[in-house]
Amino acid sequence: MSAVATTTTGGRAVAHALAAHGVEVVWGIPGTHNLEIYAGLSAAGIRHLSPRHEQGAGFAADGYSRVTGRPGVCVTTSGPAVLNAATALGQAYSDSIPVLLVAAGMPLRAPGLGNGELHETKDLVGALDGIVAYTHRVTSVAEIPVAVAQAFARMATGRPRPVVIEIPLDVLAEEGEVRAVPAPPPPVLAPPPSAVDAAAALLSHAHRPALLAGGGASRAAAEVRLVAERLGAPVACSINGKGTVAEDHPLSVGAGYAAAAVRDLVDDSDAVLVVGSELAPADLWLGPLDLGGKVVRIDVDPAQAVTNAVPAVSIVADAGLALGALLDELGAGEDFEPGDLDAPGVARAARFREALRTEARASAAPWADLLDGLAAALGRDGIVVADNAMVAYNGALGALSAYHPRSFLFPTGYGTLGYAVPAAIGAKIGRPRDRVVALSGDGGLMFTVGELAAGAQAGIALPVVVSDNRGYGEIRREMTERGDPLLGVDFASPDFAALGRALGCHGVVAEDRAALDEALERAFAADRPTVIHVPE
Ligand SMILES: Cc1ncc(C[n+]2csc(CCOP(=O)(O)OP(=O)(O)O)c2C)c(N)n1
Ligand SMILES: [Mg+2]
Repeated sequence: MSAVATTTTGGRAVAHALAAHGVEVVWGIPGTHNLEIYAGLSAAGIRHLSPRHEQGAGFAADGYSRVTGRPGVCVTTSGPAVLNAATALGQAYSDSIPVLLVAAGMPLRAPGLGNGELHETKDLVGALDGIVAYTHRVTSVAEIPVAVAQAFARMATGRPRPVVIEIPLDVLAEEGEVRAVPAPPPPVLAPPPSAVDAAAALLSHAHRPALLAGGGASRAAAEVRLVAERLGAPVACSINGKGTVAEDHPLSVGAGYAAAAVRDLVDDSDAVLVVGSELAPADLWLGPLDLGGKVVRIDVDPAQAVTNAVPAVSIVADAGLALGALLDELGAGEDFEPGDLDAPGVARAARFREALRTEARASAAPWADLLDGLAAALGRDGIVVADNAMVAYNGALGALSAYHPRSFLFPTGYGTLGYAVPAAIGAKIGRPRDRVVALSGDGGLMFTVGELAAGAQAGIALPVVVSDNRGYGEIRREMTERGDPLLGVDFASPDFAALGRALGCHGVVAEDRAALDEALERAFAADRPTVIHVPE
């Protein structure tokens, strides 16, 4: 039986439909074209947070999604607002994060395209279609609840990725009849038994197994650990997988596939189980791993399961279900005792872990004090939201331990700058009781520096640690390595602490470890973000 019809405007129908799908918070910027959505938001009980640029909205929704496991939602007006959000959606696509953008669009009916309407773009949905997993332009008020339900269904099915719904501005303004469309039950992709049998056979015959866990494994952390313990397999995590197995677990090797130690582990192994991992060039840096004939892949995305490494066996399924079935098939083993140094795989894991740590400590040496300070302040339960800066991928990734999945957020594949502050705001809104730190370079901070004002307005305790090498350090290094003249990579830093204060935050300079420790503790107790400027 269909639900009762109500008469409402398109904009209010959007707000209502979002609330019906459990949306509690949206990041957005109002404009002439989306006012009717805004009129509906508070009536629908949805909290609205104000980024200072739509790219900040997208990153905040992404950070929120990563730490809560729920879709993050942004609301924008049309044209330039959508293109401003596009980079953040590209980042969410490449890291498989569900983010929904609801945008106003050009009118459905005349005056139509080409007459110079405000924010007119030749083909906005077409442009976004080249960036996200799915776009849809709504054509009637009645369709809105269906379109929103479809968007949520798509984000909950298979590989989670960003989606865009565009609603023409005349459809937002006009009235129509709508009927509620509930969310379908979350679909689960069960593993085919024959694939599980084949995987169990290959893995149980291995003498030296290993497990690689990507971002797609993060929601199956318990199963990943149990399978690793059952197989006696050392575990290395990708950047997005970091923390899926706690980095003080006896079978943990650490994070970052670019480490020579991970390559050595793979070479030393006669079977490798890869769970929810792209094995992407953006993770590997030094070329593909040699996995020929010995890799079992578990992936929810059948296309991904054959990309970057051809599997000997693949299980296309939800990671938790596939690993659960694999455990059943492998049968009960001896209980894993964390203190047992003779447990299978533990000595091997320790060897590769020590190698990775030595490597990581060397590459992180310029930031050793900073990272030690963060480790002490964050404990086991903190969350680091990092930018695409050397302090993150040469520093924190290998040298700052993670103990929980999705406790190290990083703009991996797409590799954009300006992620840290807005994504950290999203993470802190999603997990208000946890300690969240934004970790940025000086260059990346300036890409979305306005979001400090958004953090101040939201009143959140958020240390924003800026590791300042006065320029685009990574690119400076690459130009130097090539023997090129340095061009466009050196610049004077602003007074970051004063800049933070000007934007409504606290701001301090931390010249040494003691000053950093004090600044972090104060920042966690504050009613607003604190910019902590750490000159390198
Ligand atoms: C949107 C975007 N523009 C340009 C780049 C190229 N890029 C990569 S790293 C980098 C330097 C970043 O500087 P900073 O944030 O200070 O970090 P550092 O490299 O100094 O550690 C640049 C410009 C990029 N990754 N993303
Ligand atoms: Mg820099």
